[in-house]
Amino acid sequence: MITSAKICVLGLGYIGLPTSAIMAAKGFQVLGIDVNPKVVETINNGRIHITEPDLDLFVRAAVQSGRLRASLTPEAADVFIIAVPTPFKEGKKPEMSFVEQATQAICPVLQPGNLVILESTSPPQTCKKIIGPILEKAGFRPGKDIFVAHCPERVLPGQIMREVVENDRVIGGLTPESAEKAREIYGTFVTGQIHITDSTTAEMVKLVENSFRDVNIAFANELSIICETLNLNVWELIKLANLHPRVSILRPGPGVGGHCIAVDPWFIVDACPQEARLIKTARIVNDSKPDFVVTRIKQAAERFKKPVIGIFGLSYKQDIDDLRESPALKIAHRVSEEKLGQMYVCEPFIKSHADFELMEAEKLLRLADIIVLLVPHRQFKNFDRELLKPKIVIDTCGIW
Ligand code: SAJ
Repeated sequence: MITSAKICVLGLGYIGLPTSAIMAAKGFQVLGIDVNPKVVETINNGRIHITEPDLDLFVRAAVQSGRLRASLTPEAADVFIIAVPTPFKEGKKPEMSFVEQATQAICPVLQPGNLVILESTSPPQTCKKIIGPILEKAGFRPGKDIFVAHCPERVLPGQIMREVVENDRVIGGLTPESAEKAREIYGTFVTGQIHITDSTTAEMVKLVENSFRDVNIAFANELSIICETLNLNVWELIKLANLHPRVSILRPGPGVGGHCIAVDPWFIVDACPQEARLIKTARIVNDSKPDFVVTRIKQAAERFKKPVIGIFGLSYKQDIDDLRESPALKIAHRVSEEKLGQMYVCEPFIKSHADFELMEAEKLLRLADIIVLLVPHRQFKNFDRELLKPKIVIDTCGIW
């Protein structure tokens, strides 16, 4: 039985931990590795250090069953899954040191016949030019005695436990045999289809998915800026244009956040700076949207002596507590730094914030002169329109 294989997962974050817990639930013996001793301790106590619906239940069950254990150092296993962060560093260049360190960390325990799977979102040719050479230096023949494959994660934060099982997966092998070995493993817990390709195509597929979304959101954001100049309602414009059977414009917003869509397109730009012109421009358009919103708040504030500004939403998207790369957070910081008025924040998904005074929705709605909607959380959708009427409303998401 394939599920008798021992799995070692490197990186117990938003991808590594859910994957470990699901695989343990399927019967695999899973050892999770993290460089942070606190994370290791938390997981070994059956608890979690990140927020994701249902993840706590899976981890508790996996640890109690004895099939999930966490440690600081890798041990011998049949399969190694690398799920460490790949952010960008200065100059928007991919920071690959975590992938390199994880690969180096497994070399002392690797044995011929093992399978190494990279799940981290990575620049094209990472398997070939980063992982392969590290394994070679350790005395292995990648693709021959150590199988190497890339299987990019594609789960949506907030839906991870369902999507990690149900989504289709793309698996790219350094060699066809590597991909087949990885297919056997994912086939045990993925109910979506598994598509096989080479490792570099798989790396690009993931980057292209997120760039596709970024470019399309940039189009919507650019329209929202054009509509301001033309004094048009962008929401009505998009609604009408989307009636066309082949048009499907996404929603403008305060900008693009999260640790994926705002980051991954830069990996393509870095790999092909001359060619990736549209992808780069989309990033610039989306990154400029928070400034545009701040300017609008500034213009509104100038109409008051001492305006009270109510910021609604801080997270990077609706109905979650994740603040990573959040455009709303950027905007709130700017409003506060530039002292545009007395600012309060309403964010129903977090209890407190070091930099801002949080206020309950209705109280802030009554108190504020300027209402700025930055995240379309479900709690904000049914606000009393009568309360909004006398206020200056800047609804960046078009929910009112
Ligand atoms: N956004 C808009 N307008 C829209 C849609 C989104 O402004 O019409 C904004 C959101 O508010 C948010 C950002 O874009 O700030 C990204 O949100 P998202 O829900 O589109 O995506 P993420 O970043 O949470 O997750 C993405 C997903 N990728 C795709 O949908 C192609 C997910 O499947 C990936 O696994 C994930 O990135 C990842 O880990 O790479």
